[in-house]
Amino acid sequence: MPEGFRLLAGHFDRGAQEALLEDIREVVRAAPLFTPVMPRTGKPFSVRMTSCGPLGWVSDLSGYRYQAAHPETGRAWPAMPESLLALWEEVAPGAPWPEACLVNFYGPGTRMGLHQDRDEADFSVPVVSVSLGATALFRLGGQARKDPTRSMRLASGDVVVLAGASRLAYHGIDRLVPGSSSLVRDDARINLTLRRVT
Ligand code: MD3
Ligand code: FE
Repeated sequence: MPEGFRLLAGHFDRGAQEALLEDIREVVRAAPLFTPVMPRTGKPFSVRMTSCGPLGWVSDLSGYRYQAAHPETGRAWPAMPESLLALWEEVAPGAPWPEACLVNFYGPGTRMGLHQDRDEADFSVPVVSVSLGATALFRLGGQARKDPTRSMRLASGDVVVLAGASRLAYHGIDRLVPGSSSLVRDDARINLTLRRVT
């Protein structure tokens, strides 16, 4: 396991998951899910996404970046829910406040290839992730693409803290487990990642 990786299994109980999901529905009403595309090729991601907080992450033909406006509405991203700021304070005490919460929406059949998250300025600040809905088979490697990987399940209510060496670990989502949660309809999954960007 990379140093600094923490899986807080079952951190949020069902009631807290329902409350978080309501917060995210409100975010999505203000900042609709969009389909990012790969820079240069324009190949669509299978995940749909949006963001909340002062900055959001976008990927289009010109590249990947954080920006202050939604790529389709042109409006500022909605505020980060208090519930997520409270989580950050609890699991990343002393870290500077997160500036972006990426909301990834996985329908059945959605995957996310192995990648590193390095569009942020300071890798000493942790990333915090929350999983809601269908269980995902998550793949975690090391800091080099060729490093060995392991697979683990991320279930609804689980929180992952990526601090230390794990902050730059390769990771991805292989697939969802159908029928694993009734929280989100149609066996879908939502993942939230809180990040300091600047
Ligand atoms: C390890 N999200 O948003 S969550 C992403 O389930 C992302 O949607 C996945 O990879 C998802 O970039 C995985 C767990 C996670 C999140 C961020 C990480 C693991 C990470 C950043 C660095 C290392
Ligand atoms: Fe990632």
